[in-house]
Amino acid sequence: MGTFKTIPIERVKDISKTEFIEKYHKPQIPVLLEGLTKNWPAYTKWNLEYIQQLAGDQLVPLYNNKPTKGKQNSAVPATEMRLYDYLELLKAGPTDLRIFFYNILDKMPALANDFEYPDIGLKFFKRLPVMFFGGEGSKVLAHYDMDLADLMHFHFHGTKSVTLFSPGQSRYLYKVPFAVHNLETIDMDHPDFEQYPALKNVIGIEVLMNHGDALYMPSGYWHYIKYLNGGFSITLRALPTKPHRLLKTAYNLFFIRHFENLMRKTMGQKWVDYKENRMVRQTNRKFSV
Ligand SMILES: O=C(O)CCC(=O)C(=O)O
Repeated sequence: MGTFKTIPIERVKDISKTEFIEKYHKPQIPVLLEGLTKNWPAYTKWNLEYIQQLAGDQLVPLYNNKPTKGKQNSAVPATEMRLYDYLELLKAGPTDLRIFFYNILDKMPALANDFEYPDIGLKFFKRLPVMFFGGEGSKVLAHYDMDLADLMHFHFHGTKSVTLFSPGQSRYLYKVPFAVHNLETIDMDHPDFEQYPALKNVIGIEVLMNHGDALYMPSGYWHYIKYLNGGFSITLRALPTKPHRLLKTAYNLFFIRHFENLMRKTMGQKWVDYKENRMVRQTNRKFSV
């Protein structure tokens, strides 16, 4: 067992658009922006009680930390519950139940009046602002977003820890073939360097997010998230425009996703075991010393 080498995220206050583009967006460097949401109505309005009042009656899909097995698709929720009851659960203490990628415009359009798309040089895709909720102790599997968007991620109500890994580190992270996450058996809090020696090369960027903080995650950046207490986040995305990245996005969305679903449907756990074991063998051969 060990721990990853990490460096702290750069944090800035009141950054100009030019500075953000030159220092962070162009070189694709993550940064935590403090104060970006201070003037949003959301900054003072958004908490769990407000969400309960607004949408408590909705039946919401909940995901947990258990690995997906066999023919299962990772998009299948573990259970469903009224949003009001789920948020009561979050207030009461630890739970691994999370809400993932909840479309704000479809499900809670009133919230769109409480935030703005920051004028920071990113061309946001305004049709897909999404929301995430998590209880104390819940974890989001290390992954990057399939559409390779530049992400601006905002956190509210509680505190959460995010560890970022640059796209170049995919080869050390035991990325699962035909997927955008790494091996679910790896304990990202206590990585086993004996079993997975390539992990020794990993360098993470450590981020602690508090109410109102904004985190810029450049395209293809891996994120591993732990909710330290109950809270929620939104992500705004700027889709890729450069041709090589657009091609990759299309490949991920239209080929990889469907191919993986087909293989799981037809071969089930055999497919999963085959591709994972092969990847682990190859990675260990390359990186064990
Ligand atoms: O914070 C979360 O629960 C997940 C966020 C995430 O994965 C994303 O914004 O892509």
